[in-house]
Amino acid sequence: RILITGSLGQLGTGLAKALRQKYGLDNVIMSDILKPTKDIFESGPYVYADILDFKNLQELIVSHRIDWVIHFSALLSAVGEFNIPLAMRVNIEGLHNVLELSKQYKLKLFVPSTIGAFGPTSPRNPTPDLTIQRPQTIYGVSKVHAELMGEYYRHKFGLDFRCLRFPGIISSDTNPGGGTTDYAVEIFHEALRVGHYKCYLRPDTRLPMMYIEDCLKSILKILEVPNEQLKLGTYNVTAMSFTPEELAEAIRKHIPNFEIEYEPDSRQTIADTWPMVFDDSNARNHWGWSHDNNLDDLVSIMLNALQPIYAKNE
Ligand code: VAH
Repeated sequence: RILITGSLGQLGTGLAKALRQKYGLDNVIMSDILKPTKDIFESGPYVYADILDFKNLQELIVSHRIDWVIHFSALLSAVGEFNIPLAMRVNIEGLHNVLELSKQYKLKLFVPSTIGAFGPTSPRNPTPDLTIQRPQTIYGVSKVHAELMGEYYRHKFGLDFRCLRFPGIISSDTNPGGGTTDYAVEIFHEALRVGHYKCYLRPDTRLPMMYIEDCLKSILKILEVPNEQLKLGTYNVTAMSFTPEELAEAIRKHIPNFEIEYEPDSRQTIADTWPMVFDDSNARNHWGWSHDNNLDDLVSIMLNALQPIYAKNE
């Protein structure tokens, strides 16, 4: 059975749905430290799990017969900089607990990494899988640590560890929390609500991005890839790269009067150290990764999905 930690974040709900369709409702257990909404409770198994409580997690893994862990619990890039001690505990100590239990019980472990695992001294356009990684956020440092520790446990103990570095993920049904790429989600809500958006990044800030369905597709695929095809312990995956002004232009094809203004904040400093374009050719060549949604698909999907919410308010 599959346990998703931090499942109430941006990726968890969609992944639980996709995994339940493929492996059966009762074989996918969502978990987090928050109380979920009624429909999450009613959508399938949900349990309380604090990844900082080793015994709690151990008991969960044994009593629920877990054999795969999808480890989402983490503080993202922007929020991590405002609570470094907590980010260190959750992103590093929490990872250690999950790694140790995965080794002890021979679990398959998926941990997401990120474009944020690279820094200003990494090549930025494009950024390959294997290159210098000196990130300048606690989030990025903790994710490089997760990649290295997971690959070490794979090498030393044969742990079935799989890791994908994601670009900014864009979704309509779940709100991201505390990321640097979140402008690319907020912009759709504001475009429909008031026709105007104040962007916290400069107009020319190019970042790799992906629609959530492609993100979930990559996770389901990497979980099933035979070990011998995984020549790398960690793979970049991406779908597109765009700037706020390019995204605004694409939105104007649907909402002609949409206006955007720019007021860079501390997240600009983070974005300026990140990859501009991700090279994911290894994932495409080694295990057949491919994305389905490009920028125009993303914009029409997001606007169509969110339109009913804001149409009601008219
Ligand atoms: C963040 N959305 O902005 C997350 C992600 C690629 C960025 O890790 O922190």
